[in-house]
Amino acid sequence: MRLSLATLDRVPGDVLRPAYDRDAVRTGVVHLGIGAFHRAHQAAMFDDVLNAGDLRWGIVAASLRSRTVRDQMAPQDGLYTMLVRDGAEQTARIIGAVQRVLIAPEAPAELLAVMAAPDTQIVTLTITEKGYKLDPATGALIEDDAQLAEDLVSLDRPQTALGYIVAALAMRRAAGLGPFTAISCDNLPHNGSRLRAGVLALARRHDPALAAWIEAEGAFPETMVDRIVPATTSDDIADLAARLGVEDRAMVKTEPFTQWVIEDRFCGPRPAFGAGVQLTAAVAPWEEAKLRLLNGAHSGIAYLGGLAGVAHVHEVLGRPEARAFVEQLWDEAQTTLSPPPELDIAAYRRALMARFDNPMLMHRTHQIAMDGSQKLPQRLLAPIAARLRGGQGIEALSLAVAGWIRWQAGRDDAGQAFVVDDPLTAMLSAALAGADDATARVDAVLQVGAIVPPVLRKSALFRATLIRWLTVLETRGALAALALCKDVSR
Ligand code: CS2
Repeated sequence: MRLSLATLDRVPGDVLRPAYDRDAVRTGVVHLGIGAFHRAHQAAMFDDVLNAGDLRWGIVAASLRSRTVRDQMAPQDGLYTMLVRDGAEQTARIIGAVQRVLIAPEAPAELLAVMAAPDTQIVTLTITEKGYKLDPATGALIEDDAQLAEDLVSLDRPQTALGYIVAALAMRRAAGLGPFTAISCDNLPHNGSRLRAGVLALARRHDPALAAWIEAEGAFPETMVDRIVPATTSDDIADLAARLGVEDRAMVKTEPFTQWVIEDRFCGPRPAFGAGVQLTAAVAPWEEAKLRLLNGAHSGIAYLGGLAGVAHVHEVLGRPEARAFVEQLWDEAQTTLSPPPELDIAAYRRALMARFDNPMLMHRTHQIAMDGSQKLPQRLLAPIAARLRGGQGIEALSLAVAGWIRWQAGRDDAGQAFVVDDPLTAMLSAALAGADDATARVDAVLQVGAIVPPVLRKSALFRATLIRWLTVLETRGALAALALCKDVSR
């Protein structure tokens, strides 16, 4: 039996559930790209607002391609459990904020209609870094992307999130409505400005007057989003079913920590958000600290731990050489930050390590290793560039980058093959084809302008450091490199 409105009363009384009348909820939010992260982060925060009695903020969510989430949620009337896990503690809460899930290619007109409806005030996005169709190094539109190319020609059936936003804003303008506030919730640097630039570039191609209207009236706040949400496994679903008495295939598992820092720049109404949401004038310092400390360490742990054959983040950190490496990477990255006054970096680092150590999350190294080409620029390459400008060492940050280069071979230190999951895999493999030693491989990767900015391409020190680390990784393996990092950096 599945979780649904009809079976909700079978669920044990200690499981939290919507305290509001779901039939009375209106749709104030459209979300593009519903995955586990949205369900454990923004949807839970809009659910808090609904629980507090403001029923304007229900969510209609869309997948731009896959049917999976719709097929999980539709039979459950949109209900799902958010399981918060830490040590022996587990709190289950059923979230009711998602009213409907649409598959964009199946129902483009319906999705556009709800985006253009007068009640819709906010469009949120979790489409991952690659979904923006922007060059990771420069932020320019990737015009030869197959889907974006279609949207550049016609927006009758949009193919991309940018296409949906531009088409829906055009409908709102034609109807005499104001725009919605579009909020990127992805780990991109200056995510709001990048989204805005992408939307304006596409709008200009279709209708310069529309672009001018969006520029004047629209709002694209910057945000920093933070919550670790590992992919759900079939064991998680089975364990939860034993606890709930009904099966929930749309469940998400996450940690207690949650944070959403939003630039307070909305062009229409916004909800009175509850716990976990901070409205501020300047997001960039938060975002930079989070991307370089949390996500930078995550990528380092993913590649080096994954190459060593370690499955989960907390297991990687069970090794002293990996812990020392993460501390060192943070020592390097933190000098490149201008943290907000309220952010105590030492305390933040301690809290991050404790979050990574959470043994209940089972966060897979291979999950974080995905899409490295989209993640490296903001997580590792930007702090390396800043350190080089300051004449400072770059050992730990470069070891993480060398780990990513080694990852492209698709084999771990024990020779186990895996699939390299990255939108630029073809470009990277073409660059690496025929590169038959560590020096040639580093040189090949440094030439990939979509990922590596010119200033790093030209740095002899960065090149030499990468060659040294890649050689260690290829000849002695990731654990040896981690152990060595401490000595080299002193
Ligand atoms: C992770 C992030 O998969 C990844 O790349 O680094 O998803 C990370 O868990 C979140 O950004 C935490 O807020």
